[in-house]
Amino acid sequence: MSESGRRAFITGISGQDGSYLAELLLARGYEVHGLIRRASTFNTRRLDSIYRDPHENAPLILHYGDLSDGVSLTNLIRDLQPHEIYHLGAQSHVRVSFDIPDYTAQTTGLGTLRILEAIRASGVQTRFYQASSSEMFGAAPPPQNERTPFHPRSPYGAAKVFAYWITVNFREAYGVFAVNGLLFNHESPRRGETFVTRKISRAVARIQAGLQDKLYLGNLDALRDWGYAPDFVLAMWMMLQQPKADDFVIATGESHTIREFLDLAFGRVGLDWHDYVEVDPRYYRPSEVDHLRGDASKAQRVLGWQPSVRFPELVALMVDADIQLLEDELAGRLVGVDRES
Ligand code: NAP
Ligand code: F7E
Repeated sequence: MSESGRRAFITGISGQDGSYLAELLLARGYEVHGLIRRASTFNTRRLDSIYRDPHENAPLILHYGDLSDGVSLTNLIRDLQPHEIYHLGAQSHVRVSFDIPDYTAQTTGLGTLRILEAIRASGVQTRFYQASSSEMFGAAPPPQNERTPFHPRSPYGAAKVFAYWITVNFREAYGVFAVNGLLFNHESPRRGETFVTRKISRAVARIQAGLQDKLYLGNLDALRDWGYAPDFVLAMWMMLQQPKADDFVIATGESHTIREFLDLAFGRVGLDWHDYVEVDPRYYRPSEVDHLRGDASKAQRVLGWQPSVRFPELVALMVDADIQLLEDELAGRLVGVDRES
């Protein structure tokens, strides 16, 4: 049994949020179990700092599985009997969801139903967190809060709307302690390389080092409410510690364009982005979400949550981290962690 006597199960543990959340829970004495996909290469790079050889009786245990495989999810949840389940696994890329809408609905939408059914079928007494998204608001004008009607603009957004409502339904129908965190965009040095913030911070590092001449982007006018991922995973944990299950918007309350991000990111190394950035329509979306800005006053009031990192600091820390990462890569200083098969 873990130090705290608590056991958590995280889907999507190898992703940006999953890795920060695993660190947070381990630091609080939880035994942490995570779902990973079988891949032909190691896909647990973000867990390197907390991974221990399983022979060392480590408090982090990884299990193979997939959100499309309901039977194995049910078996796993029944065997683990977790006190808390954080369901973060998803096909999370909005642009890609237009290319693979069926797969996105299967994983991002029905994946949530499979976990909830696993909880119901196994009879496990647990608390469930659903990674809902500001993409569900889509075309609804800002500021968006818990009462704003959804108008998704992508297969991803539509799949998340299904997942949101099935979570509410299991709370109402079966009394499952199930909550939705409606999180606005949150970023970090661990952000996937094809999301716009990380694509820019990586390009700045490579352009500065003379390894890249151009950065091709899509719509530069969209407005996003960008926060810092470690702040946001703390909010997930806080939601599951409440006496009553409820849904919360998590956001910084500020929005900025991609152009503003470019100004600060290139400005950090003394460059002018206009000299390097070109627009390539291949990155446009068939329908765009123009403006997201969240109102997280309920989370502030009920959870006592507020963001610790603001936009300029976020941009600076991402650029600095990518410059450092590139220097380490070029100097051959990065060493992988050996894994079990
Ligand atoms: P991410 O970095 O893309 O991570 C997604 C995770 O899901 C990865 O661990 C991935 O595994 C896993 N996954 C994908 N398909 C799967 C499948 N079929 N079976 C099992 N696992 C699968 O996403 P994130 O930024 O950490 O976001 C976490 C969650 O919050 C997602 O549900 C996302 O949609 C949602 N969300 C994110 C934001 C944001 O701004 N970051 C905002 C609101 C909501 P691999 O590593 O093997 O690919
Ligand atoms: O795009 C524009 C793009 O892909 C942000 C996911 O975590 O947050 C994320 O979804 C904006 C869009 O994030 C490029 O058109 C311009 O307007 O970084 P993104 P997203 O679509 O907001 C939500 C909350 C989630 O839930 C999702 O899982 O930037 N943009 N040029 C570009 N975007 C990308 N990816 N690449 C470009 O070249």
